[in-house]
Amino acid sequence: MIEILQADITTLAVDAIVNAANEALRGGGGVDGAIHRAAGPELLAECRRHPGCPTGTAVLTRGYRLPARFVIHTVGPIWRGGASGEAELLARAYESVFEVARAEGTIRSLAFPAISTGVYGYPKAAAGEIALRAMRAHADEFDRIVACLFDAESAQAYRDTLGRLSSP
Ligand code: AR6
Repeated sequence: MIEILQADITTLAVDAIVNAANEALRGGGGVDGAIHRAAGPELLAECRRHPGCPTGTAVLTRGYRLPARFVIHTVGPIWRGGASGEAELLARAYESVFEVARAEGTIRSLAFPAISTGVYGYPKAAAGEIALRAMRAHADEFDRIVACLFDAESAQAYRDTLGRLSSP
């Protein structure tokens, strides 16, 4: 089941929340900063044990002080105009998260932010369609997949896109 929520992702009691990180995995601004602040310093300590996370790949850590048991860190592409493989890289980031979630074995619910649509500048509508296509492709493997948007306008745009993708 795909659910579209307007919320702060750090408040969600799901098995895993997804972080829109950078390749260094050393924290940052946006949703990355919010997740590190809410999880506490143990999260950064665990991230430091990873050499990094190339764009399109994903890394699993514990959730520490978050209500979520796990964080799956992924790195979306920086928008450079659209002709630099951005769409494929963004789709790969979503796929990598699902692979990591499946491999963990006990994750039944997960929540995604709108990867790449903040600091990385990916146009929101195009990114939303890629995100929702990926979620639809994996919906039957999990009990709950949450698309977590920070503002009402983005949440409504996701609902419109999901409606369009779902209609025959
Ligand atoms: N909950 C849900 N969504 C949020 C939250 C939150 N607490 N905070 C922001 N958003 P961004 P990116 C939304 O910039 O574009 C970081 O510095 C926000 O409205 O967080 O992938 C990393 O370290 C936007 O739609 O991620 C990287 O360096 C979406 O999350 C870089 O930014 C993603 O915005 C990654 O950039």
